[in-house]
Amino acid sequence: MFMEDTIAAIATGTGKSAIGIIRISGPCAFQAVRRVFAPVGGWDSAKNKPRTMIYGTLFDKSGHAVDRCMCVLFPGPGSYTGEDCAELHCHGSPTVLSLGLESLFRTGVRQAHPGEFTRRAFLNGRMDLSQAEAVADLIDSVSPPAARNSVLQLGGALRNKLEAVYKDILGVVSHFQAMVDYPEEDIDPFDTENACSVLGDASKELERLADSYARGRVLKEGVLTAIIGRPNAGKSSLLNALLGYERAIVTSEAGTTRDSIEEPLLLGGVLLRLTDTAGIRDSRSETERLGISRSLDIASRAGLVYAVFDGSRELGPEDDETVSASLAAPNRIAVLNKSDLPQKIGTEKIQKQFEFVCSVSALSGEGLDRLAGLTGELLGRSSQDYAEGEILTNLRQAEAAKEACRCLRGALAALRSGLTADAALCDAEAALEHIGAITGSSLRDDIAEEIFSRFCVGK
Ligand SMILES: Nc1nc2c(ncn2[C@@H]2O[C@H](COP(=O)(O)OP(=O)(O)OP(=O)(O)O)[C@@H](O)[C@H]2O)c(=O)[nH]1
Ligand SMILES: [Mg+2]
Repeated sequence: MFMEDTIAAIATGTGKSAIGIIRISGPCAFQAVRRVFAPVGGWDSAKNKPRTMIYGTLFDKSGHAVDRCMCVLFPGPGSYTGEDCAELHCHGSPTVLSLGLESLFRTGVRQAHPGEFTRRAFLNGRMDLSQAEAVADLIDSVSPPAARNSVLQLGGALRNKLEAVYKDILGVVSHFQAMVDYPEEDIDPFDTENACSVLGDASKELERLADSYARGRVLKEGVLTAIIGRPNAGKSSLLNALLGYERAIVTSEAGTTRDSIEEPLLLGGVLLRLTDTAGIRDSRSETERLGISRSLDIASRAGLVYAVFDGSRELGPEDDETVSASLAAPNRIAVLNKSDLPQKIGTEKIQKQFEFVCSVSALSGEGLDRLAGLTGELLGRSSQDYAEGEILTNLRQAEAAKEACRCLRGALAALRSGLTADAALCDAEAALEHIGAITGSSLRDDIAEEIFSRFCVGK
Protein backbone atom coordinates (compact mmCIF):
# COMPACT_ATOMS: atom_id res chain seq x y z
CA MET A 1 0.00 0.00 0.00
CA PHE A 2 1.45 3.35 -0.98
CA MET A 3 0.48 6.12 1.36
CA GLU A 4 1.86 8.69 -1.08
CA ASP A 5 -0.93 7.79 -3.53
CA THR A 6 -4.12 9.76 -3.50
CA ILE A 7 -7.09 7.40 -3.50
CA ALA A 8 -10.79 7.74 -4.28
CA ALA A 9 -13.88 5.56 -4.18
CA ILE A 10 -17.64 5.73 -4.22
CA ALA A 11 -18.43 5.46 -0.51
CA THR A 12 -22.19 4.89 -0.75
CA GLY A 13 -24.05 1.72 -1.77
CA THR A 14 -24.70 0.60 -5.30
CA GLY A 15 -27.95 1.51 -7.04
CA LYS A 16 -29.94 4.73 -7.20
CA SER A 17 -30.27 6.87 -4.08
CA ALA A 18 -30.98 10.48 -3.12
CA ILE A 19 -27.34 11.22 -2.41
CA GLY A 20 -24.12 9.40 -3.38
CA ILE A 21 -20.70 10.25 -1.98
CA ILE A 22 -17.27 10.07 -3.58
CA ARG A 23 -14.49 10.06 -1.06
CA ILE A 24 -10.89 11.15 -1.71
CA SER A 25 -7.81 10.94 0.51
CA GLY A 26 -4.11 11.59 0.09
CA PRO A 27 -1.54 14.30 -0.48
CA CYS A 28 -3.10 15.48 -3.77
CA ALA A 29 -6.76 15.24 -2.65
CA PHE A 30 -7.42 19.00 -2.66
CA GLN A 31 -5.56 19.54 -5.92
CA ALA A 32 -7.61 16.79 -7.59
CA VAL A 33 -10.90 18.18 -6.28
CA ARG A 34 -10.04 21.64 -7.55
CA ARG A 35 -9.64 20.18 -11.05
CA VAL A 36 -12.99 18.34 -11.16
CA PHE A 37 -15.24 20.61 -9.07
CA ALA A 38 -15.89 24.34 -9.31
CA PRO A 39 -17.71 26.18 -6.50
CA VAL A 40 -20.36 28.68 -7.53
CA GLY A 41 -18.37 31.92 -7.40
CA GLY A 42 -15.04 30.09 -7.77
CA TRP A 43 -12.47 28.77 -5.29
CA ASP A 44 -12.07 31.37 -2.61
CA SER A 45 -10.35 30.22 0.56
CA ALA A 46 -12.08 32.92 2.63
CA LYS A 47 -15.50 31.61 1.59
CA ASN A 48 -14.76 27.90 1.01
CA LYS A 49 -13.88 26.95 4.56
CA PRO A 50 -12.77 23.44 5.59
CA ARG A 51 -15.49 21.10 6.90
CA THR A 52 -18.29 23.19 5.41
CA MET A 53 -20.45 22.30 2.42
CA ILE A 54 -19.41 24.08 -0.76
CA TYR A 55 -22.02 24.20 -3.54
CA GLY A 56 -20.80 23.88 -7.11
CA THR A 57 -20.48 21.94 -10.35
CA LEU A 58 -18.83 18.56 -10.92
CA PHE A 59 -17.20 18.00 -14.31
CA ASP A 60 -16.50 14.75 -16.14
CA LYS A 61 -13.09 13.96 -17.64
CA SER A 62 -13.95 15.89 -20.85
CA GLY A 63 -14.97 18.98 -18.91
CA HIS A 64 -18.75 18.57 -19.26
CA ALA A 65 -20.86 19.40 -16.22
CA VAL A 66 -22.33 16.19 -14.76
CA ASP A 67 -23.81 17.36 -11.46
CA ARG A 68 -24.63 20.32 -9.24
CA CYS A 69 -23.45 19.04 -5.92
CA MET A 70 -21.63 19.70 -2.66
CA CYS A 71 -17.97 19.36 -1.76
CA VAL A 72 -16.43 19.21 1.72
CA LEU A 73 -12.72 19.51 2.47
CA PHE A 74 -11.18 17.90 5.57
CA PRO A 75 -7.56 18.99 5.96
CA GLY A 76 -5.18 16.48 7.56
CA PRO A 77 -4.12 15.54 10.16
CA GLY A 78 -7.52 16.11 11.82
CA SER A 79 -9.40 14.09 9.18
CA TYR A 80 -10.70 10.49 9.13
CA THR A 81 -7.54 9.13 7.52
CA GLY A 82 -5.17 11.72 8.98
CA GLU A 83 -4.45 12.94 5.42
CA ASP A 84 -6.12 15.66 3.36
CA CYS A 85 -9.57 14.25 2.58
CA ALA A 86 -12.49 15.45 0.52
CA GLU A 87 -16.03 14.31 -0.15
CA LEU A 88 -18.23 15.06 -3.12
CA HIS A 89 -21.89 14.74 -2.16
CA CYS A 90 -23.57 14.15 -5.49
CA HIS A 91 -27.05 13.18 -6.63
CA GLY A 92 -27.17 9.42 -6.07
CA SER A 93 -27.03 8.30 -9.69
CA PRO A 94 -24.55 5.50 -10.39
CA THR A 95 -23.75 7.22 -13.71
CA VAL A 96 -22.98 10.58 -12.12
CA LEU A 97 -20.84 8.94 -9.46
CA SER A 98 -18.78 6.89 -11.90
CA LEU A 99 -18.28 9.90 -14.20
CA GLY A 100 -17.07 11.90 -11.20
CA LEU A 101 -14.74 9.10 -10.15
CA GLU A 102 -13.32 8.71 -13.67
CA SER A 103 -12.75 12.43 -13.77
CA LEU A 104 -10.70 12.18 -10.55
CA PHE A 105 -8.69 9.27 -12.00
CA ARG A 106 -7.70 11.58 -14.87
CA THR A 107 -5.96 13.83 -12.34
CA GLY A 108 -3.74 10.96 -11.14
CA VAL A 109 -5.90 9.73 -8.30
CA ARG A 110 -6.31 5.94 -8.13
CA GLN A 111 -9.15 3.62 -7.06
CA ALA A 112 -9.05 2.83 -3.32
CA HIS A 113 -8.76 -0.79 -2.24
CA PRO A 114 -11.33 -2.30 0.16
CA GLY A 115 -10.83 -0.79 3.63
CA GLU A 116 -7.99 1.45 2.46
CA PHE A 117 -9.39 4.66 4.03
CA THR A 118 -9.68 2.97 7.43
CA ARG A 119 -6.31 1.31 7.00
CA ARG A 120 -4.74 4.73 6.46
CA ALA A 121 -6.56 6.00 9.55
CA PHE A 122 -5.00 3.11 11.51
CA LEU A 123 -1.50 3.58 10.05
CA ASN A 124 -1.64 7.33 10.74
CA GLY A 125 -2.60 6.68 14.37
CA ARG A 126 -6.12 8.10 14.05
CA MET A 127 -7.52 4.89 15.55
CA ASP A 128 -6.24 1.61 16.92
CA LEU A 129 -7.10 -1.76 15.40
CA SER A 130 -10.03 -2.40 17.76
CA GLN A 131 -11.58 0.85 16.54
CA ALA A 132 -10.85 0.07 12.89
CA GLU A 133 -12.52 -3.33 13.25
CA ALA A 134 -15.47 -1.64 14.96
CA VAL A 135 -16.00 0.40 11.78
CA ALA A 136 -16.57 -2.82 9.80
CA ASP A 137 -18.72 -4.27 12.59
CA LEU A 138 -20.87 -1.14 12.74
CA ILE A 139 -21.53 -1.29 9.01
CA ASP A 140 -22.34 -5.01 9.26
CA SER A 141 -24.48 -4.67 12.40
CA VAL A 142 -27.97 -6.12 12.04
CA SER A 143 -29.36 -5.55 15.53
CA PRO A 144 -29.47 -2.54 17.87
CA PRO A 145 -27.21 -4.17 20.53
CA ALA A 146 -24.63 -5.05 17.86
CA ALA A 147 -24.64 -1.44 16.62
CA ARG A 148 -24.34 -0.09 20.17
CA ASN A 149 -21.37 -2.33 20.97
CA SER A 150 -19.61 -1.33 17.74
CA VAL A 151 -20.19 2.39 18.13
CA LEU A 152 -18.80 2.34 21.67
CA GLN A 153 -15.75 0.42 20.43
CA LEU A 154 -15.38 2.95 17.66
CA GLY A 155 -15.36 5.62 20.36
CA GLY A 156 -12.48 3.77 22.06
CA ALA A 157 -14.20 1.72 24.82
CA LEU A 158 -12.14 -1.40 24.12
CA ARG A 159 -9.03 0.59 23.34
CA ASN A 160 -9.23 2.39 26.72
CA LYS A 161 -9.79 -0.85 28.57
CA LEU A 162 -6.86 -2.58 26.88
CA GLU A 163 -4.60 0.44 27.28
CA ALA A 164 -5.26 0.45 31.03
CA VAL A 165 -4.44 -3.27 31.34
CA TYR A 166 -1.37 -2.81 29.13
CA LYS A 167 -0.14 0.09 31.25
CA ASP A 168 -0.49 -1.90 34.48
CA ILE A 169 1.49 -4.87 33.12
CA LEU A 170 4.06 -2.56 31.58
CA GLY A 171 4.54 -0.89 34.97
CA VAL A 172 5.56 -4.22 36.51
CA VAL A 173 7.76 -5.18 33.55
CA SER A 174 9.60 -1.86 33.35
CA HIS A 175 10.18 -1.60 37.08
CA PHE A 176 11.85 -4.97 37.09
CA GLN A 177 13.86 -4.22 33.97
CA ALA A 178 15.13 -0.99 35.47
CA MET A 179 16.39 -2.97 38.45
CA VAL A 180 18.18 -5.47 36.23
CA ASP A 181 19.62 -2.88 33.84
CA TYR A 182 20.69 -0.30 36.43
CA PRO A 183 21.53 -2.25 39.60
CA GLU A 184 23.64 0.63 40.92
CA GLU A 185 20.73 3.16 40.73
CA ASP A 186 18.51 3.70 43.73
CA ILE A 187 15.38 1.92 42.49
CA ASP A 188 12.59 0.68 44.80
CA PRO A 189 13.03 -3.04 45.46
CA PHE A 190 10.81 -5.34 43.43
CA ASP A 191 7.62 -6.03 45.35
CA THR A 192 6.48 -9.55 44.44
CA GLU A 193 3.15 -9.27 46.28
CA ASN A 194 2.24 -6.09 44.47
CA ALA A 195 3.37 -7.49 41.10
CA CYS A 196 1.23 -10.60 41.68
CA SER A 197 -1.81 -8.51 42.51
CA VAL A 198 -1.40 -6.28 39.41
CA LEU A 199 -0.84 -9.26 37.09
CA GLY A 200 -3.73 -11.17 38.72
CA ASP A 201 -6.17 -8.29 38.14
CA ALA A 202 -4.95 -7.90 34.55
CA SER A 203 -5.42 -11.61 33.87
CA LYS A 204 -9.01 -11.45 35.23
CA GLU A 205 -9.82 -8.52 32.94
CA LEU A 206 -8.42 -10.38 29.93
CA GLU A 207 -10.27 -13.57 30.81
CA ARG A 208 -13.51 -11.61 30.98
CA LEU A 209 -12.81 -10.07 27.59
CA ALA A 210 -12.03 -13.48 26.07
CA ASP A 211 -15.27 -14.87 27.54
CA SER A 212 -17.28 -11.98 26.07
CA TYR A 213 -16.65 -13.44 22.60
CA ALA A 214 -19.52 -15.94 23.06
CA ARG A 215 -21.82 -12.93 23.43
CA GLY A 216 -20.04 -11.19 20.53
CA ARG A 217 -20.81 -14.15 18.27
CA VAL A 218 -24.46 -13.97 19.22
CA LEU A 219 -24.46 -10.25 18.36
CA LYS A 220 -22.96 -10.93 14.95
CA GLU A 221 -24.53 -14.24 14.00
CA GLY A 222 -27.74 -14.37 16.06
CA VAL A 223 -29.11 -16.72 18.72
CA LEU A 224 -29.89 -20.22 17.45
CA THR A 225 -33.61 -20.50 18.16
CA ALA A 226 -35.27 -23.90 17.76
CA ILE A 227 -39.01 -24.11 17.15
CA ILE A 228 -39.87 -27.59 18.39
CA GLY A 229 -43.11 -29.42 19.13
CA ARG A 230 -45.24 -32.34 18.09
CA PRO A 231 -46.43 -32.64 14.48
CA ASN A 232 -49.22 -30.23 13.55
CA ALA A 233 -48.67 -27.98 16.58
CA GLY A 234 -48.14 -25.14 14.10
CA LYS A 235 -44.33 -24.75 14.16
CA SER A 236 -44.00 -23.96 10.46
CA SER A 237 -46.99 -21.63 10.69
CA LEU A 238 -45.24 -19.82 13.57
CA LEU A 239 -42.02 -19.50 11.55
CA ASN A 240 -43.96 -18.05 8.61
CA ALA A 241 -45.98 -15.70 10.81
CA LEU A 242 -42.85 -14.34 12.53
CA LEU A 243 -40.98 -13.95 9.23
CA GLY A 244 -43.98 -12.34 7.59
CA TYR A 245 -43.92 -14.57 4.50
CA GLU A 246 -44.62 -18.19 3.58
CA ARG A 247 -41.14 -19.65 3.99
CA ALA A 248 -42.09 -23.19 5.11
CA ILE A 249 -44.74 -25.56 3.76
CA VAL A 250 -47.82 -25.79 6.00
CA THR A 251 -50.44 -28.54 5.64
CA SER A 252 -53.03 -30.14 7.91
CA GLU A 253 -51.08 -33.41 7.58
CA ALA A 254 -48.94 -34.37 10.57
CA GLY A 255 -45.27 -34.80 9.63
CA THR A 256 -45.11 -32.13 6.91
CA THR A 257 -41.72 -30.68 7.83
CA ARG A 258 -38.90 -33.19 7.39
CA ASP A 259 -35.79 -31.02 7.29
CA SER A 260 -34.97 -28.00 9.42
CA ILE A 261 -35.23 -24.51 7.94
CA GLU A 262 -33.15 -21.66 9.36
CA GLU A 263 -33.81 -17.96 8.70
CA PRO A 264 -32.36 -14.83 10.32
CA LEU A 265 -34.90 -12.60 12.05
CA LEU A 266 -34.68 -9.50 14.21
CA LEU A 267 -37.26 -10.03 16.96
CA GLY A 268 -37.70 -7.95 20.10
CA GLY A 269 -34.46 -6.14 19.19
CA VAL A 270 -32.47 -9.41 19.14
CA LEU A 271 -31.06 -11.20 16.12
CA LEU A 272 -32.30 -14.80 15.96
CA ARG A 273 -31.40 -17.73 13.73
CA LEU A 274 -34.98 -18.93 13.78
CA THR A 275 -35.16 -22.64 12.95
CA ASP A 276 -38.28 -24.63 12.10
CA THR A 277 -37.89 -28.36 12.78
CA ALA A 278 -39.62 -31.66 12.09
CA GLY A 279 -42.42 -32.51 14.57
CA ILE A 280 -41.29 -34.81 17.40
CA ARG A 281 -43.13 -38.16 17.56
CA ASP A 282 -42.57 -41.89 17.22
CA SER A 283 -42.34 -42.51 13.51
CA ARG A 284 -41.82 -45.53 11.27
CA SER A 285 -40.65 -43.47 8.32
CA GLU A 286 -36.87 -43.35 8.13
CA THR A 287 -36.87 -39.87 6.56
CA GLU A 288 -39.06 -38.56 9.32
CA ARG A 289 -36.93 -40.24 12.00
CA LEU A 290 -33.80 -38.60 10.59
CA GLY A 291 -35.63 -35.26 10.60
CA ILE A 292 -36.65 -35.77 14.23
CA SER A 293 -33.12 -36.59 15.37
CA ARG A 294 -32.06 -33.37 13.66
CA SER A 295 -34.78 -31.50 15.62
CA LEU A 296 -33.45 -32.90 18.88
CA ASP A 297 -29.87 -32.01 17.95
CA ILE A 298 -30.85 -28.42 17.13
CA ALA A 299 -32.81 -28.12 20.38
CA SER A 300 -29.76 -29.35 22.33
CA ARG A 301 -27.55 -26.64 20.78
CA ALA A 302 -30.08 -23.81 20.81
CA GLY A 303 -29.68 -20.66 22.85
CA LEU A 304 -33.47 -20.31 22.88
CA VAL A 305 -36.23 -22.89 22.40
CA TYR A 306 -39.80 -22.11 21.44
CA ALA A 307 -41.65 -25.24 22.60
CA VAL A 308 -44.87 -25.14 20.59
CA PHE A 309 -48.08 -26.81 21.85
CA ASP A 310 -51.44 -27.05 20.10
CA GLY A 311 -53.65 -25.30 22.66
CA SER A 312 -56.80 -26.69 21.04
CA ARG A 313 -55.84 -30.30 21.90
CA GLU A 314 -55.17 -32.12 25.15
CA LEU A 315 -51.51 -32.59 26.02
CA GLY A 316 -50.19 -35.99 24.89
CA PRO A 317 -47.03 -38.11 25.28
CA GLU A 318 -45.48 -36.36 22.25
CA ASP A 319 -45.75 -33.09 24.14
CA ASP A 320 -43.77 -34.64 27.00
CA GLU A 321 -40.98 -35.33 24.53
CA THR A 322 -41.08 -31.69 23.47
CA VAL A 323 -40.71 -30.61 27.10
CA SER A 324 -37.72 -32.94 27.66
CA ALA A 325 -36.07 -31.84 24.43
CA SER A 326 -36.29 -28.22 25.57
CA LEU A 327 -34.75 -28.76 29.01
CA ALA A 328 -31.11 -28.26 28.01
CA ALA A 329 -31.73 -24.81 26.50
CA PRO A 330 -30.60 -21.82 28.56
CA ASN A 331 -33.74 -19.92 27.51
CA ARG A 332 -37.15 -21.53 26.96
CA ILE A 333 -40.56 -20.18 26.07
CA ALA A 334 -43.70 -22.34 25.86
CA VAL A 335 -45.81 -21.19 22.92
CA LEU A 336 -49.48 -22.18 23.23
CA ASN A 337 -50.58 -21.97 19.62
CA LYS A 338 -54.03 -21.83 17.98
CA SER A 339 -55.44 -19.38 20.52
CA ASP A 340 -58.16 -18.60 17.94
CA LEU A 341 -59.71 -22.06 18.61
CA PRO A 342 -61.41 -23.20 21.85
CA GLN A 343 -58.58 -24.02 24.26
CA LYS A 344 -58.07 -27.44 25.85
CA ILE A 345 -54.71 -26.73 27.52
CA GLY A 346 -54.68 -24.13 30.28
CA THR A 347 -51.55 -22.03 30.73
CA GLU A 348 -51.29 -23.21 34.36
CA LYS A 349 -50.59 -26.77 33.18
CA ILE A 350 -47.66 -25.58 31.09
CA GLN A 351 -46.46 -23.12 33.72
CA LYS A 352 -45.33 -26.06 35.82
CA GLN A 353 -42.74 -26.82 33.15
CA PHE A 354 -41.94 -23.38 31.78
CA GLU A 355 -41.23 -20.05 33.43
CA PHE A 356 -42.46 -18.22 30.34
CA VAL A 357 -45.69 -19.12 28.55
CA CYS A 358 -47.13 -17.19 25.64
CA SER A 359 -50.50 -17.80 23.95
CA VAL A 360 -50.45 -17.04 20.24
CA SER A 361 -52.32 -17.72 17.06
CA ALA A 362 -49.95 -18.22 14.14
CA LEU A 363 -53.05 -18.00 11.97
CA SER A 364 -54.37 -14.61 13.11
CA GLY A 365 -51.10 -13.15 14.44
CA GLU A 366 -52.57 -12.68 17.91
CA GLY A 367 -49.93 -12.79 20.69
CA LEU A 368 -46.92 -12.53 18.36
CA ASP A 369 -46.02 -9.06 19.66
CA ARG A 370 -45.97 -10.44 23.19
CA LEU A 371 -43.76 -13.32 22.05
CA ALA A 372 -41.37 -10.78 20.50
CA GLY A 373 -41.32 -8.73 23.70
CA LEU A 374 -40.73 -11.80 25.86
CA THR A 375 -37.91 -12.95 23.59
CA GLY A 376 -36.19 -9.56 23.78
CA GLU A 377 -36.60 -9.44 27.55
CA LEU A 378 -35.32 -12.96 28.09
CA LEU A 379 -32.28 -12.69 25.84
CA GLY A 380 -31.59 -9.12 26.97
CA ARG A 381 -31.47 -10.38 30.54
CA SER A 382 -28.84 -12.99 29.75
CA SER A 383 -26.70 -10.41 27.93
CA GLN A 384 -26.29 -8.00 30.84
CA ASP A 385 -23.11 -9.74 32.00
CA TYR A 386 -20.99 -7.60 29.69
CA ALA A 387 -20.90 -3.86 29.25
CA GLU A 388 -21.66 -2.72 25.72
CA GLY A 389 -18.47 -1.66 24.00
CA GLU A 390 -16.44 -4.28 25.89
CA ILE A 391 -17.66 -7.30 23.93
CA LEU A 392 -15.15 -8.92 21.60
CA THR A 393 -16.69 -9.70 18.24
CA ASN A 394 -14.03 -11.66 16.44
CA LEU A 395 -12.12 -14.84 17.06
CA ARG A 396 -8.72 -13.26 16.49
CA GLN A 397 -9.30 -10.75 19.29
CA ALA A 398 -10.65 -13.46 21.60
CA GLU A 399 -7.69 -15.77 20.92
CA ALA A 400 -5.24 -12.94 21.59
CA ALA A 401 -6.99 -12.09 24.89
CA LYS A 402 -6.94 -15.77 25.87
CA GLU A 403 -3.22 -16.07 25.02
CA ALA A 404 -2.41 -12.90 26.96
CA CYS A 405 -4.30 -14.34 29.92
CA ARG A 406 -2.44 -17.66 29.67
CA CYS A 407 0.93 -15.86 29.65
CA LEU A 408 -0.03 -13.80 32.71
CA ARG A 409 -1.05 -16.95 34.56
CA GLY A 410 2.37 -18.41 33.71
CA ALA A 411 4.03 -15.25 35.02
CA LEU A 412 2.01 -15.41 38.24
CA ALA A 413 2.78 -19.09 38.81
CA ALA A 414 6.50 -18.39 38.34
CA LEU A 415 6.49 -15.40 40.71
CA ARG A 416 4.56 -17.29 43.38
CA SER A 417 6.75 -20.37 43.19
CA GLY A 418 9.78 -18.18 43.83
CA LEU A 419 11.37 -18.67 40.41
CA THR A 420 13.63 -15.84 39.29
CA ALA A 421 11.58 -12.83 38.40
CA ASP A 422 13.09 -12.63 34.89
CA ALA A 423 11.34 -15.91 33.97
CA ALA A 424 8.01 -14.48 35.12
CA LEU A 425 8.51 -11.19 33.41
CA CYS A 426 9.34 -12.87 30.13
CA ASP A 427 5.78 -14.24 30.20
CA ALA A 428 4.42 -10.82 31.15
CA GLU A 429 6.17 -9.33 28.12
CA ALA A 430 4.60 -12.02 25.91
CA ALA A 431 1.20 -10.99 27.33
CA LEU A 432 1.90 -7.41 26.23
CA GLU A 433 2.58 -8.69 22.69
CA HIS A 434 -0.77 -10.46 22.62
CA ILE A 435 -2.64 -7.38 23.83
CA GLY A 436 -0.82 -5.45 21.12
CA ALA A 437 -2.29 -7.84 18.56
CA ILE A 438 -5.78 -6.62 19.51
CA THR A 439 -4.94 -2.92 19.49
CA GLY A 440 -2.66 -3.31 16.48
CA SER A 441 0.53 -2.07 18.14
CA SER A 442 2.20 -5.45 17.53
CA LEU A 443 0.44 -6.72 14.46
CA ARG A 444 1.92 -8.75 11.64
CA ASP A 445 1.57 -7.08 8.23
CA ASP A 446 -0.10 -10.09 6.59
CA ILE A 447 -2.76 -10.17 9.31
CA ALA A 448 -3.42 -6.44 8.90
CA GLU A 449 -3.72 -7.02 5.14
CA GLU A 450 -6.30 -9.74 5.71
CA ILE A 451 -8.34 -7.72 8.21
CA PHE A 452 -8.66 -4.66 5.98
CA SER A 453 -9.36 -6.68 2.85
CA ARG A 454 -12.66 -7.73 4.45
CA PHE A 455 -13.86 -4.10 4.49
CA CYS A 456 -15.97 -2.65 1.71
CA VAL A 457 -14.52 -0.32 -0.90
CA GLY A 458 -14.85 3.32 0.16
CA LYS A 459 -14.53 2.52 3.87
N1 LIG B 1 -56.73 -22.47 13.74
C1 LIG B 1 -55.41 -22.48 13.68
N2 LIG B 1 -54.77 -23.36 12.91
C2 LIG B 1 -53.42 -23.32 12.86
C3 LIG B 1 -52.66 -22.38 13.59
N3 LIG B 1 -51.37 -22.62 13.35
C4 LIG B 1 -51.30 -23.65 12.50
N4 LIG B 1 -52.54 -24.09 12.19
C5 LIG B 1 -52.89 -25.22 11.31
O1 LIG B 1 -52.34 -26.40 11.87
C6 LIG B 1 -51.92 -27.26 10.81
C7 LIG B 1 -50.48 -27.66 11.00
O2 LIG B 1 -49.68 -26.52 10.84
P1 LIG B 1 -48.10 -26.57 10.57
O3 LIG B 1 -47.58 -25.20 10.71
O4 LIG B 1 -47.83 -27.30 9.30
O5 LIG B 1 -47.68 -27.48 11.79
P2 LIG B 1 -46.22 -28.07 12.12
O6 LIG B 1 -46.07 -28.02 13.58
O7 LIG B 1 -45.20 -27.39 11.31
O8 LIG B 1 -46.39 -29.55 11.67
P3 LIG B 1 -45.27 -30.60 11.14
O9 LIG B 1 -44.43 -29.93 10.12
O10 LIG B 1 -46.09 -31.69 10.59
O11 LIG B 1 -44.50 -31.04 12.34
C8 LIG B 1 -52.19 -26.52 9.51
O12 LIG B 1 -53.43 -26.94 8.99
C9 LIG B 1 -52.27 -25.07 9.96
O13 LIG B 1 -53.07 -24.27 9.10
C10 LIG B 1 -53.40 -21.45 14.40
O14 LIG B 1 -52.82 -20.59 15.08
N5 LIG B 1 -54.74 -21.54 14.41
MG1 LIG C 1 -43.89 -28.03 9.92
